[in-house]
Amino acid sequence: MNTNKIRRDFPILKRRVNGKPLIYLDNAATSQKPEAVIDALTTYYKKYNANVHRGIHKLSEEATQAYEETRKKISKFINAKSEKEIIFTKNTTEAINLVMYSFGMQLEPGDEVISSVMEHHSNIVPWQFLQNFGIKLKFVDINEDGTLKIEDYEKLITPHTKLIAVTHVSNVLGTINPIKEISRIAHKNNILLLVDAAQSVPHMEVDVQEIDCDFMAFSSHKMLGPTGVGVLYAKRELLERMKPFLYGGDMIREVSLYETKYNEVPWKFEAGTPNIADVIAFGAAIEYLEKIGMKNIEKHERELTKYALKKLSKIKNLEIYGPKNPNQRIGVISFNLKNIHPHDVASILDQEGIAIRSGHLCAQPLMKRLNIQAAARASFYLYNTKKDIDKLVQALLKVKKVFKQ
Ligand code: 7TS
Repeated sequence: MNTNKIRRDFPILKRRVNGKPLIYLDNAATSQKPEAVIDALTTYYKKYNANVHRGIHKLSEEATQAYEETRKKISKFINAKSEKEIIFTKNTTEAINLVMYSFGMQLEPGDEVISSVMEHHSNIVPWQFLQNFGIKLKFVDINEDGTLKIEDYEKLITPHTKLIAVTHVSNVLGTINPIKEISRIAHKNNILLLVDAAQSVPHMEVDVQEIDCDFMAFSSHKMLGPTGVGVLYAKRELLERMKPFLYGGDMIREVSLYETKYNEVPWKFEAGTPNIADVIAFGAAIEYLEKIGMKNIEKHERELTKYALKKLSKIKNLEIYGPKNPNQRIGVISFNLKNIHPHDVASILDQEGIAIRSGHLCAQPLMKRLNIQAAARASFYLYNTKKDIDKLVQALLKVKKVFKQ
């Protein structure tokens, strides 16, 4: 993989921040976009801007074809059985909410949902809403090394358990969960599995048929695509049974004053004019990732993670959260410098042109479980280099100097 060549595809990487070259290490929050994605966006607006699924005219035909082409690309990218199993949403959060409304609200009082303590808020808060309808919520814990306590599942599962919702990769710990094993446990007990793949699909090969998950959610903006587009993958037989999520135009086949026959899947779940431009540009992002190859991206990021873990662990008073074994994690490294608030760390790094995230990282229950208020987090992608990590380490040493450590 030629990182130098890849970097030239990302115009923003030429930017300077506070007089220094930008070092972007906040990829778990959102990734940067290559020229090809930005071009796809502007080309749509300049050349064939029209609404989809309605016009007979040429522009509408072209827009519809490009929009539906992305659905096919995504379907192939995650190896779904059919593109009918791909629903466009606004983001991962909305995809999970869709499942909560269209599947979760069909559950009976007394039914149970199992999430975990390492989830992003978007895989906890929607399930909490179901508690208003008598649905019970349970959580799998983590081990001291930041891996999921798999044996908890068998302990928590009862005949009333209907759904396991779990992240494939933690956005704080970087932990890669043994998702096929969780799938096996779920299905052995007749339980459906929802996988939050917001941090996995952008960074590794993910095959929904191999995992055999029932639902999977991820976001375009974390994988080189535009903001405003997410994906819900779901097995077709489930989508056929589920109620619509939003109601109105586009999701219908036939409407009379008091009754409606809904459109077929997946359009039954896409009410109103969709995010046409961004979906089309998301297709360009998938093409870009495929051209580089997900195996190559994964390998590159693993190298970076190994290197970063080695370098960071040499810094005194720096605590890293999550598995120490680089094979158990992706390129998301959360840490704290003893007695220094992570916002102070991030702000001094910003002066050096280095962008990292700090705070509760949208995982307050996990922060509580780790006994911390907040953390700093560096996260990598295909355009990052070992030099970026060297700069990060130098800047962290500077933080320590500022705080006289
Ligand atoms: N699930 C996981 C595991 C995530 O990391 C995120 C976003 C989401 C769900 C929600 O995705 P969205 O596109 O709907 O917002 N994670 C982060 C983060 O770690 N920092 O900013 C956003």
